[in-house]
Amino acid sequence: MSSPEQFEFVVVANRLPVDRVVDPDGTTQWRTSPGGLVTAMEAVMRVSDGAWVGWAGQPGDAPAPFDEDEIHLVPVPLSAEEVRDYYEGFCNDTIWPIYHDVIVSATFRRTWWSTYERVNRRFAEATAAVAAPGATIWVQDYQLQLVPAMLRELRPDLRIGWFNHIPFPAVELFAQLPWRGHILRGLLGADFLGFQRADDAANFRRSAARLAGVEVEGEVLSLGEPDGRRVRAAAVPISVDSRQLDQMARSESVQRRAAEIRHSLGDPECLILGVDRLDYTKGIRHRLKAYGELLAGGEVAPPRTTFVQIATPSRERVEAYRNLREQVEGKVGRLNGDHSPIGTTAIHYIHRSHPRQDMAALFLAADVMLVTPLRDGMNLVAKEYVACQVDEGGALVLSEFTGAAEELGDAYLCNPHDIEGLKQTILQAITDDPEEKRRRMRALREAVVENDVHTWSRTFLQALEHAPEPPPAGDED
Ligand code: ADQ
Repeated sequence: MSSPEQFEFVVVANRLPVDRVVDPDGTTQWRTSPGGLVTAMEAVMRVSDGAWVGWAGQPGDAPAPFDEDEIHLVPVPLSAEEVRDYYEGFCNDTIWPIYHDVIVSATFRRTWWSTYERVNRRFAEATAAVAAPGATIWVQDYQLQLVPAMLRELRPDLRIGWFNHIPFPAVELFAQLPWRGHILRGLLGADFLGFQRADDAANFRRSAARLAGVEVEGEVLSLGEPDGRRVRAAAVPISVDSRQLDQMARSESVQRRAAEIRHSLGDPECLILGVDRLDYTKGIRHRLKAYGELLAGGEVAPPRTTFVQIATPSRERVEAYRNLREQVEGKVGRLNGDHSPIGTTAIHYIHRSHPRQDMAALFLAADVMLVTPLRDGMNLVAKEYVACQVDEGGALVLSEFTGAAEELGDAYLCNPHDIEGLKQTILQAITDDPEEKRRRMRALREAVVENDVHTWSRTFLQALEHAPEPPPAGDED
């Protein structure tokens, strides 16, 4: 058997950037999924001969490596039990709640941990097999925190970076994890660790200092002997493809679709929108509580003011997500029962996915966007909404507890735990002077254009190239 092809640049992520599509005649095909990460990587992959290692999304045997849209894809197999214990269990029921401030309590199971370790090793081995000598490796997210050290052990010649898409918790919370030392050592196998916010990077450094005995000076962590390496941990906030979204929102088809959406909702004076994965971190229940009180108090009323909540199905095999769905759907049903006169709907609730064009049309159509997570690494929806406001209209209500709030300080910022404050902020976003709204939107658009997804990937790769030193001045965007 010939040895596999080798690549100068390898992305390692839990999922491959493709979806399997079955055509009507029964043949299966792969289609690149249009997520932000794929967009960010496309440019890098094209110039640097890249591969992507990840799970293809179906339990069982993995397909052989294949090329799709100029990306070499290396599928990693996961059995049904591994999907349950590694992905649904350890990733989404242990790490996810701990890293999001224990909004729901975390479950600790030793069998989940050993599966997480085994699966991480499989990813590390698959990556080691396709990396060219001295290649650059970019590991993504909380599912693969052990890969950096495992990979370094197999291939000390590689340059290894890791980016955390979600928050990194305070040391007091991280310390609850029975496997905290293993996770820290796994991450410290990287040369550069990227986080959404400076506070996340600081939380990581504090945990490493306190729980792994690492010495910290500024952004650099010095590991003790025997290897004496130094690792840099810093913020590189992710963003969206602002230019592409702007162009999409200016296109005739999206403009027409936005007008159709408003018309089909009865041409409301104010269209309010929420778009989230149905996840307890997103603050959907708090948002509904605040909106319900505004309806009950008569401060908003359909059909003049209409609220559309899109809640994308998510992790439905994890109990906390099933409970959340029941609570949200019960609340929407009650509010509509109480506050929708015949022929109107107070809250339009939609539980499914939409093509990107439709999302852009919804963003364009909305007068007020509610982004109210209790905790969120970044929140791309907030940035997508801003990028789509091509006429500088609209108003963004944004939780302080999102990474996005760091850059989008001109939004209508809110604390979603403070229901009274949230109500007042929503009302302010509805009724503020149009000039003030425009001033805020202009400033938000500048921020989203300045730091787009391409800046993000470039900044990360420069930081990785120069780590543990920061890139020389002028090299950084
Ligand atoms: P998520 O928690 O999934 O991402 P977010 O950043 O908002 O959250 O990204 C969701 C994406 O899905 C957006 O691009 C959005 O447009 C899209 N989407 C949502 N509902 C949809 C629907 N019904 N149909 C089609 N598309 C839909 C994690 C972290 C975030 C971090 C990102 C990126 O939790 O904090 O911002 O990764 O790092």
